[in-house]
Amino acid sequence: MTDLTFYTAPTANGYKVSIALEELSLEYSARYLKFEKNEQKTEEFLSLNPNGRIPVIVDHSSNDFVLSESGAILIYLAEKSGRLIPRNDHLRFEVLQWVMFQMSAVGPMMGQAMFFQRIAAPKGIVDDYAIGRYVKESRRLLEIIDHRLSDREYICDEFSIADIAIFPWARAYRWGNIEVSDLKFLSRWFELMEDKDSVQRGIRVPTGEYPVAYSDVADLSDATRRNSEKYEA
Ligand SMILES: N[C@@H](CCC(=O)N[C@@H](CS)C(=O)NCC(=O)O)C(=O)O
Repeated sequence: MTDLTFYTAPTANGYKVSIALEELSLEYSARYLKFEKNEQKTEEFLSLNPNGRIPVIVDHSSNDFVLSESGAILIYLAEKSGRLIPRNDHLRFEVLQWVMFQMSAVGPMMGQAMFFQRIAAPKGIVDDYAIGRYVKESRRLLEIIDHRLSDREYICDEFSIADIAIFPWARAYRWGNIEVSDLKFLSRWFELMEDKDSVQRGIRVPTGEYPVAYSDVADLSDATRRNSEKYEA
């Protein structure tokens, strides 16, 4: 048995954890939960996370400790390894501030922008007001990140769980139809992040494939239809 079991699916919240696991070289087994089969809502999985959502980790090296919520998992893994989070209090809370910003703003807003366009709309539920609102708010948040990156390489002083939290969502800008071509600092950071082996490996967990949400394939209609079929609207 490996040290950690990691319950996941090919989505941004899952990639946050797989990138961290890869970067920290932790030994883990990934368990792919198929949303189309509602495997995240089985009694067995709900006993691990009553919210019925990935990601979840079970740390076998620490009394089978079970943890959900990707932000908490990132903090736990960073603390456990003594990496990706600074020891100095101010720098540490700055990292946590940006992790919270991702958890409370970037994830939920981009998630809704994607939901209305890539899940609801293909099922015939087209809500232009909601789409406009969430795309605009997502763009505003990405502008904040772009500005933050205007005088630094990474979100905080050094590569940290703040970068790992934000990257998988922000990088899916095309899936949310959010225009970023003029956000040059954000684009530079995308390249910096994608150059890392840990990121390249992490974004291929659990399918082994590069995420369609990050692809520049001109026609995403097939991928959109397949994605929509996995979820209820
Ligand atoms: N706040 C949670 C959100 C988790 C979440 O929304 N996970 C999605 C995938 S990105 C999920 O499991 N969706 C399945 C469902 O809603 O049934 C976290 O950050 O871990």
